[in-house]
Amino acid sequence: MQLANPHIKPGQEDVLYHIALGTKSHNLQYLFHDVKFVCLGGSPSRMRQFAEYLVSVLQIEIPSGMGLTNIASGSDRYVLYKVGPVLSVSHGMGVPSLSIIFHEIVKLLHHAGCSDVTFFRLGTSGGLGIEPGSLVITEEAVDGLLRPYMELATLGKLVQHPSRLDPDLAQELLSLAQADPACQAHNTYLAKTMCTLDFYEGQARLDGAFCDYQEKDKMTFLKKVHESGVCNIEMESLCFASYCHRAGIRGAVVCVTLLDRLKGDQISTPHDTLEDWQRRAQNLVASYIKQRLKRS
Ligand code: R2B
Ligand code: URA
Repeated sequence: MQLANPHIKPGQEDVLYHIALGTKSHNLQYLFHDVKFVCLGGSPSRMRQFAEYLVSVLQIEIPSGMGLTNIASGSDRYVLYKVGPVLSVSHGMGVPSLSIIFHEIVKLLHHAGCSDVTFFRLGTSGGLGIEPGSLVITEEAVDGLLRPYMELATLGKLVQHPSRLDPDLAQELLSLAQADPACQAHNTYLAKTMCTLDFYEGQARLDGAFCDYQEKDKMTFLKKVHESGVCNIEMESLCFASYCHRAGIRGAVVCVTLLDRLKGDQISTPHDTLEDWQRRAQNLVASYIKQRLKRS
C-alpha cells in the first residue's frame, strides 16, 4: 500500500490520532501485516457484531480467554477489530467522519507493509423505487447534484476527485448474491448511489426541523434522481469511492435499503427487522471474503 503523499517519510513518527495508534507507540507491521480486507460501516456496535460474525464464518481462532478487542479503544471516536486478515472498522455518519478514518486506515496499512487490500463499505440507505430490505451494490457514486465526483475545498479551491469504483468487484458481488441461496429472500441491484451531505433536506425529506419546499417538489426531485439510474441514497459512498480510486484500492459499497423514499420519509420498520436486513450486506461481504480466502 503506497501513499500518494511525499510528506510522510519512512522512519518519521506518524500518529494515527483518531484510532490511538502510531508508528512509534505500536509495532504496526507486527500487528497488521496480514490484513487483506477492510470492512467499514457506520455504527460501532454493528461493526463489532460483524467482527463476531466473521470469527464464526472464517473459523478464526481467538486465543482462549481473549475476546475480540477494540484495537482503537484508546480513542472513543471509532472502533477497530481484527479478525484474521479482516479489519472491521466503524466510520460514523457522513463524509467528514468517513474521510478521517479512511486516511488513517490507509496510512496504517502502509506502515504495516500490507499489499493487495480490498475495501468494503457495508451500509444502510434509503431506496428509490425498490422493495425495502433490498441490497444495492454501488455502480457509481454521485453527489447531491448527480455529479460523479467528490468536491473538496482544499487550500481555498474546490478540487474534484472522481468517485470510480471497481466494476469487476461489483459484478463479482452481484453474481455471488444471485447464486447464494441465503440471498434469495431479497433482491440485489447494481445501480448508482446518491451520496448527500445531510439526511433531511439533502435527501429531500419533509420531516426535518426545517423544510422550505413542498411534497410535489420533493417527488419531482426524487423521481428525477431515480430516472438518472440512482437506486439508493446514503451519506458516505462518494468519499469512499473517490478515496479508493485515489489510493488505487479495489473497493465496493454494499447497502441495504431501509425504506422506499418514493413512498415516505420515516423509518418506522421494527428494530429487529432492520437488524435482520442489515445482516444481508454483512452476509454477502462475509461470503465474498470467505470465497476469496479459499481461493488463495
Ligand atoms: C446511512 O445511514 C446513516 C444515516 O441514518 C448514514 O450514515 C448513512 O449513510
Ligand atoms: N440512511 C440514509 O442516509 N438515508 C436513509 O433514508 C436511510 C438510511
